[in-house]
Amino acid sequence: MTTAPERTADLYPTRGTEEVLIDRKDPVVWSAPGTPGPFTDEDLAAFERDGFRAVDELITPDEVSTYHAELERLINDPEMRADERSIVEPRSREIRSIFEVHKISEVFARLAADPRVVGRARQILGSDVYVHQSRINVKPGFGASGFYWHSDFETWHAEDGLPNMRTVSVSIALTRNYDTNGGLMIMPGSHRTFLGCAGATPKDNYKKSLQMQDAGTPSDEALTKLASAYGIRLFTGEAGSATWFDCNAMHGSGDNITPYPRSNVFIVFNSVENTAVEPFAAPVRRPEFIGARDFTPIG
Ligand code: 6CS
Ligand code: FE
Repeated sequence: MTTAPERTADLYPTRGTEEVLIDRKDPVVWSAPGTPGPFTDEDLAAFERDGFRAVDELITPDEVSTYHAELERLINDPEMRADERSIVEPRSREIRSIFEVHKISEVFARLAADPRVVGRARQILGSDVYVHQSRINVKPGFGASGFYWHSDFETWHAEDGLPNMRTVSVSIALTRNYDTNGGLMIMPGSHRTFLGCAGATPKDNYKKSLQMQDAGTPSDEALTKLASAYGIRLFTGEAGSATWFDCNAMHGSGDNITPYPRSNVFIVFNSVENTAVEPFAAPVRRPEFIGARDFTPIG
């Protein structure tokens, strides 16, 4: 008699009929104090409290030039433009994001495996890690559209099947992030509340959601409640600076109508103890270039 694969418990129900707020059930920092790595205990305590930690100079100005040149090479490569991993801006049709850059580009593969990067991810996740997703966000000037408020984990749980909140993102600025060109905004502390969204996931949702997210979008009431409870922090910084943020931090970014692109490289590390199962709230899996199914530890 064949037994059905046991269904991983769904700790974070979402995309049902009602919106629901529930307390986080998972730790934020999974390693014990004193775990060796680039983050100090003070950094990790701040990450635990706020759900994010800014690093002023994660990579040097020379390295920024290398990575920015690689971003420019990729977005100007006609083959990349035709590739399904490239997402274009809805209005200008300029390239908005390119996914899976850690596989497409040797240069970005090295960045993901850099001890200053993967070392911090291991400290937060308390285990070996693999890349669940990577992308470059170009966010060109003169009207690039932003990313509405959302929790990444809500999507990665619902559509990619990540069971627990044991995933961390790093956004590394490759151009200067001014307070005017569509920088990342996070609600400090919001990572401790899971917002289960109302509304089922349409089939092939990613074809739309990566341009403009719909399913998994919080209501105005919920956002008002979270913003009044936690506040909103805008991240600015020089090229080379980085923001590490928890998978469940409520975040978003505005449009960029200035002449100054806000380009970053964005790498999502998941613990090898939290590998993707079947989507918890979607009819089918998303393509592997968005939600990896190769769980080989990195670095
Ligand atoms: O759906 C996703 O996986 C992507 N969407 C957003 C807006 N942030 C996280 C991630 O890159
Ligand atoms: Fe996001």
